[in-house]
Amino acid sequence: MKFRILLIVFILSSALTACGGGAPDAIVEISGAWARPALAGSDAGVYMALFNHATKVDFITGGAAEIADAVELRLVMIDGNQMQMLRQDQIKLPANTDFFLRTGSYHIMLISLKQDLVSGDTFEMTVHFENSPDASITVTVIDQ
Ligand SMILES: [Cu+2]
Repeated sequence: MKFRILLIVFILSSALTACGGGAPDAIVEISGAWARPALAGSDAGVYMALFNHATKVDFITGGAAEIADAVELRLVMIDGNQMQMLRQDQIKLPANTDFFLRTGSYHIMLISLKQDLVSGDTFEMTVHFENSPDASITVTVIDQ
C-alpha cells in the first residue's frame, strides 16, 4: 500500500518535471521589445529582453515582419572608432537565463522599412528559434 502511494507520487512528480510545471518544454519569453523611430526605406534595429526557460541553449534563427522587406540578425562591433554591423546566422540564448538584444550589441535588424516608425506606434513581428516555438511579439517605437 505504501509502495503504491510512493509510486503515484513519483509518477505525478515526473509528469510535472517533464512539462516544466505546465509550460512547454522549450520556451523563450520576450518582453520590452522596442525600436527607434525611422523613416520608410531605411533600416531599424529591434531590441528586447529574452528569457530562455529551457535547460539547454537555444538560438534565435531569424524573424519576420510585414513592415520590412527582410529581417536580419546583427552584431555591432566597435574597432577603434569604426563601428561595424556583422550579420549573424543565429544568436545564442544561454539556458535558464536572461539575454538582451540592445543597442551596440546583438539585435534584430528590419531591412528597408515599408512605413515610417513613429514614436508611440506599435507593430507586430515574429521571432524564430532553433528549439522553441515562434514568438509573435508587439514592438513599441520609442524615441530613446
Ligand atoms: Cu543593425
